[in-house]
This record gives sequence, structure tokens and C-alpha cells, in this order.
Amino acid sequence: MKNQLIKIASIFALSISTSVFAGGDHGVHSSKAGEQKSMEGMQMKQSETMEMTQGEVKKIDPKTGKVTLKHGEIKNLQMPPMTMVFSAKEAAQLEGLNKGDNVLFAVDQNMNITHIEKKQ
Ligand SMILES: [Cu+2]
Repeated sequence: MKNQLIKIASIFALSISTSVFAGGDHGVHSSKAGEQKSMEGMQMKQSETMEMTQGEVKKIDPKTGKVTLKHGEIKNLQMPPMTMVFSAKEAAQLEGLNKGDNVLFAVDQNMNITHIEKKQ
């Protein structure tokens, strides 16, 4: 039982570091030294104010919670516009969305969709 817990814990830790790595892959490699000091305060502010980004659904799989979006600039991730796959925090968030829909969405630091809605 204890062993199993340890195993689960290390898998969890691994998946966290993997998603952090994936996040780093997305172009936050400018200016580390100078901004390090203000980093903590900034991140707190980011999680409080949800930044909505525009996107267009290119592909959607409500079963797995994965959606391919052609998105505009994502300010809280400093990510330029591109087409990429996102995971919804809960697959149910993707219900009612279809390929070709224009959406507004928000993502967290791990690039999981925390909010997504059809743009009218
Ligand atoms: Cu992207």
C-alpha cells in the first residue's frame, strides 16, 4: 500500500515537471535575470485576472478533452499566435463546441483550458 502511494506520488511529480517543460518550450526564454524579482507578484496577479484569448476550433475531441485551436496571442503565457492542441481541465467544457467555431478561452500556466466559450 505504501509503495503504491510512493509510486503514484512520483508519477504525479513527473507529470508536473513534464508540463512545466512543455510550457517552457513555448517561448518564455527571453529575459530571465532582470524579471526574476517581480515574478512572484506577477504570477499571483495572473491567476486572479483571467486573460481571455480568441481562437478558432480546428479539431475537437470531447471524449479526450483535447481541442486544436488556432489562437491569438496568449498574454499570460507570452505565447504568439499559432495553431496547437490544448487539453481542457474537464472534457465536459468542450460540449457544444464544434469545428469552425470562434471561441474565447483562458489557459493556466500548464496550458490547460480553464474556461472556453463560443464567441457570439
Ligand atoms: Cu500556442
